[in-house]
This record gives sequence, C-alpha cells and structure tokens, in this order.
Amino acid sequence: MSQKNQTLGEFIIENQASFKYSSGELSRLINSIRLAAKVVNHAVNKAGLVDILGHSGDTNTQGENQQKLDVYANEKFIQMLTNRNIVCGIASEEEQDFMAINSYDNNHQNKYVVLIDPLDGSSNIDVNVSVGTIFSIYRRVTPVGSAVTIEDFLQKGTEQVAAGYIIYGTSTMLVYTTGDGVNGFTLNPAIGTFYLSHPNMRFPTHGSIYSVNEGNYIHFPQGIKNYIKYCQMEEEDRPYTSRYIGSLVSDFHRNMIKGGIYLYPQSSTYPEGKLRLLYECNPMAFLAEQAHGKASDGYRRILDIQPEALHQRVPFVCGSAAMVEDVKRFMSKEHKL
Ligand code: P6P
Repeated sequence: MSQKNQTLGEFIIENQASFKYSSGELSRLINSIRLAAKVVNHAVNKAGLVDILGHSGDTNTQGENQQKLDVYANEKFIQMLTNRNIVCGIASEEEQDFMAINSYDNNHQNKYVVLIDPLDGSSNIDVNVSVGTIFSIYRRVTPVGSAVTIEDFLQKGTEQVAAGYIIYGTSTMLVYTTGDGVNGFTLNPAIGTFYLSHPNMRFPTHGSIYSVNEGNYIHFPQGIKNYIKYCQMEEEDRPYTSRYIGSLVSDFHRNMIKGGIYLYPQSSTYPEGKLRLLYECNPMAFLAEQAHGKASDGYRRILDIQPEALHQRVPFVCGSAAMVEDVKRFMSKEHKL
C-alpha cells in the first residue's frame, strides 16, 4: 500500500513485512544504495562543469583528484555498501574479480552479495545524455562465517532477492523491486529525499517502441533482422517508433512507462551479445517480470540462465511481454536451437 508523497524510507518500513528475509538488513542495504545514489547524482550533475575545470588539475569538492565518473561511482557504491555492514561480497563491472567484504571483522556474518554496474552508459556523460546505475542483490549460498566464493555470485537470476536502477536523467529516480512489484522514487534534490512518484510500475502488455542499434543490422541473426522489418511494416499497429538512447536504463525506463522493447542481439562485434548477464540483464529482467514484462536471450528466459562467469555476456531482449514473445517467434522460425 502506498501513500501520496511517501518517502523511500517510509516505504521501506511500511513494506518490509512483504520481504521474506530479515527486513532490517534489507532496509540498511537499500538505504546504503540510496545514499550512494545521491552522492553519484551530485557528481553526475556537475560532470560537464568538472570536465571544463578538470584539465586545470583541480580537485573536486571532496578534495579527491578528479576521476573518471564511472570509477568514481564504483568507488562510492563499494564504500557505501561496505560501511553498512550487511554485505559479504560485491561484484562490479569495474572490478575484474569479486570482492569479499568482511567489514568490522565480523567474521563474515553478513548474508548479502551485491552485483553492480556503477555507471552504465557513462560515455553518454560527455554529451549530456542520461545514464544509470544497476544493482542486483542475492543472499549468499555458501556458509555464513566463511569468505564468499564465486558460487555466491554465479546464481540464476531467479534467486535475486532485490534489484533496481538509478536513472540520472532530467530527474533522478531510484526504481527497485524486492519481488513484490516495482516502485519508482524521484529525488527532490533540494532536500535530498526520494519520494514515491511511480507506484506499482507496469509494462503495457504491448507497445509501439523498439529500441536497438540498427547500425549493427547487417550483423544480426536473421530472426532479429526479420523482426526489425516486421516493426517497420505498414500494417495493423505498425510501423512502430524507433527510439534508442544508447543507455540501457533510459531505454528500459521509457519502454516500461510507454510500452516497448529493447534489443541487444548477438552480432559479429559481440558474438555473445554485449550486455552482461549478472549485473545488467538479470536485474533488468527481474524488474521487467515484476512489472509484467519479459526478458529473453531470444530463446530462453534470462532469469533461468545458469551463469558460468562473472562478466558473462548474453543477447538481451526485454520489455512488453507480447513484443518479447514476437521476437522469440521470429527467432525460433529462423534458428533451431
Ligand atoms: P551500443 C552502454 O555502454 C550499454 O551497456 C547500454 O547501456 C546501452 O544500451 C548499450 O551499451 C549501447 O551499446 O553498441 O549501441 O553503443
């Protein structure tokens, strides 16, 4: 149940009963993400300015040497997640290996692992286009009291206990799920508070937007080529509208609100697809399904894929359920598994 103008903090407390694990730990975990989001948002919003000043060797307001924003975002999320003493492991797009976290030497009693893409689409910063942070949360599967191992991270997407993103756009939003629907919170930068602005977000079953980098068209599988031509045909509810921001979080967010589909298929440049299964596709797939959408690699449900490597890539098709099913139909017609 949501109330008008409810803050994220109030929402977490009011809905913690629906979370099947210890609510206190999850609340602290989401609160650490909330704090990191505000810190990164501040840096992202003045990035252009800093870029101008950065070449004079200036330091930022925290006295740190100006770093690339995605490195900065990575450090801030790791710092905030570590400080709350509820995380036992972190994996990040910016780190080659996972990190075992034993903050305050509490003998590895913490139960959650977090996987993050700290600043997805960061190349868009230079051209003032929105970017995002993506996070995925699991409970560890190895015994509490020991250091985490790779198997704590290589869990199927169905095992996620929470997932979400922060979109640093015309406004900054935190959108997340703990398996009981998707809710969006908009930051009031004047007071640094997230307010519930988009309760119970849902993908329309069908939409008329398709998001794909058509520059890769000639490299796509025939089934994807056929689907793109289907989107462009003059018949029934088509042609669809092509919208591609080049920032997964932004394209996903728009498609969830308006209805649509995002595709990053395999191509000659990316024979396994470009997007990472663990900290891009799985969290977005969890959100999509919780919002009554779907996510597939063109054949299989993303959440059912058994991960084999931390930075594994997969083809990714995600959005309105009927549109994802259309793509799967085009793929099965052309490519027998
Ligand atoms: P391309 C950003 O690098 C990203 O991971 C997604 O956010 C985005 O949708 C995609 O890659 C853009 O890739 O090859 O179309 O520039």
